[in-house]
Amino acid sequence: MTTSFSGNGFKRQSINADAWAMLEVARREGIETVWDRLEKQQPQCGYCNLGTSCRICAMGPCRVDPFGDGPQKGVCGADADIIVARNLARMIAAGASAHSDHGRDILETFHLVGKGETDTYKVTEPEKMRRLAAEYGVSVEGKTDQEIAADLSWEMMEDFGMRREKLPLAGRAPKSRQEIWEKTATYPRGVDRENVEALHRTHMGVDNDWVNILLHAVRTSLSDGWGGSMIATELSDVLFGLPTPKASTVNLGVLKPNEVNIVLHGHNPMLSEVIVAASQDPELLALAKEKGAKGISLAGLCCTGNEVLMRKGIPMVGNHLMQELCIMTGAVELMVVDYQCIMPAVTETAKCFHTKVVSTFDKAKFPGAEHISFDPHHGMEIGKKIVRMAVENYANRVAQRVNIPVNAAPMMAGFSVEAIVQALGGTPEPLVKAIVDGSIRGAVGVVGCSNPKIKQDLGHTELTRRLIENDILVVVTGCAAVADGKAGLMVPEAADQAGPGLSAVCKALGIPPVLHMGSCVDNTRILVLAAALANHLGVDISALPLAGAAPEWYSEKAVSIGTYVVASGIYTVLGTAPPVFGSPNIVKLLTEGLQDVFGATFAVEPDPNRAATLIRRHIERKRAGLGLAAHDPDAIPMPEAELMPA
Ligand code: BF8
Ligand code: SF4
Repeated sequence: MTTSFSGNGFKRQSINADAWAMLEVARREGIETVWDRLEKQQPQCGYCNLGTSCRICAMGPCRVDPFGDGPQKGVCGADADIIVARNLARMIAAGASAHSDHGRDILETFHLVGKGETDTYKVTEPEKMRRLAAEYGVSVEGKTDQEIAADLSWEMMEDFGMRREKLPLAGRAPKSRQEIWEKTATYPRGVDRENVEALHRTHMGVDNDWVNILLHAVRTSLSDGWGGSMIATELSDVLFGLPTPKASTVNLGVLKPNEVNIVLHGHNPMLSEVIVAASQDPELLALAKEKGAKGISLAGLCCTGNEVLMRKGIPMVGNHLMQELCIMTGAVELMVVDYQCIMPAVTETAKCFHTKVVSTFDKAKFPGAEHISFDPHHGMEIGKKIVRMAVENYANRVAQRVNIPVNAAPMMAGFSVEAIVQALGGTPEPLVKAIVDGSIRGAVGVVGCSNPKIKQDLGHTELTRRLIENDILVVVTGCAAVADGKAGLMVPEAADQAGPGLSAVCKALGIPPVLHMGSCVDNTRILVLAAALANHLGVDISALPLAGAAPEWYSEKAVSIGTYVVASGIYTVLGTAPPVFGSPNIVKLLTEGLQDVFGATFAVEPDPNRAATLIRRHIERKRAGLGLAAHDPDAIPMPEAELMPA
């Protein structure tokens, strides 16, 4: 794979004009980007790509030759199956840990609310908190919100430990699904427990049965999906409010030429929510005016951005691959980061401009950034301090270097499960009816990252287009949502790009054919929706005409997500190949064997048009399985690979 700037230029890196304009700035000014560094890494290690390299002990590093010419075993005797399984399990554990530790941070803040020890946060959604309390068997009789928060948070902390046999939120899955998890010993118990056990098992000389390793990897991922991530989503709603449909905007054009621009980057909404409030502080607004700015403007990046977009309608400046490029507009006074998906490179890029980078979580420091330790006891004070820094920095902006190359595109967001059900009139019945009568064939979650190995946003947008054209409702999260938003697929008028059935449903409800369900921890909203549909119909999730896709994934978190989605019964197509191809046994297990155990499998298909066909065929098979009118899956033609190298 080459990412050379020669030939047809930046169009090989991205489909978006805003990215092209900034790549031109980077070329002109000699600023390095993620694409340059990818090119310098070529050729990347073939063993690592296939998953057959191991460096977990000091007898190694070792590698197994997939072609049979070189060594077939590591120094300890581990073969390709063991090495690939261990590596995959560790990827899943790292991803699950990232999401779940984010969930723990929100839970600890919720606990501070319960103890009355924060001047910043409060229970915003008491009804949702009470529903959660019921699921955890916490009585609410005669208690204040604060008392419920105290008792519920204490109970939820048990989800991270080892006193549970089952995570309570997994009880939302249909009985049939829970039975599968029980039978396979994959029912998640404690979030920390599964992650620690994953690291234990993959230490040299512990679990050497690759199937057994992978089953525990599944359990670890389920502790993320039905545990840590779900806690993150649920409690963020309780603290910061339930997302409801709202109009916003997306791309580099959301930056304001005459205002103080603050970019919110990372994943955790605790700080970004506070900055939203601080940016409206009259004193800071007056200071901004004094400095010659018309106002203070916020823009989100990655999943912190998605969180405040979903709840507050804050515009999105871009997804993962825009984090360096947005600084190159010369219009960003300050980028505040929390954790996850923040490239260490951003501080280098910032040095070429007046942009300040501020890190905030003590577990995520960045050389070159100013660190302001975030303490939820005094969130607002810290939020104001950061906004003030941005305002003060406006004076350092160099007007001649400001280059905001496009106009912002409109997009809608805010489709929590509760909001979707409300849009449907208070019950999932109209959606079920549309699926039963075939006007909507099924629904697909298009989720995950951007990865410089794939032309930015091409995988997400082409797959989404092919699906909605064929009357498949698309729900999106994470960086996929930003891609589809930029492409104009997330406004009600995009119903015109959908097939006739989906288009009519969207127009009747006034919704886009692509629904933004949130950040990456909010993939749990998709699980909750799938479980609600399955329970409504009295079937298992695996019987439903649903699928998942991660066309441009890069992160370990995405591997955990993909795994819990498949283990929840939803067929999932990956665009980027995971490092498993050095073990034909494991490839067979993931793409075929899982069907018998979990009723769903993975597929890998880099070309989005071909991925769409795989998904459409799968959905028609599921429709037939439910006795619904279905097209012949084999009559849906498989296009040649054109858009992506196979
Ligand atoms: O958690 S989609 S690049 S920002 S990992 Fe990261 Fe991937 Fe974006 Fe969101 Ni999710
Ligand atoms: Fe090599 Fe085995 Fe050590 Fe891995 S665990 S580095 S395969 S000796």
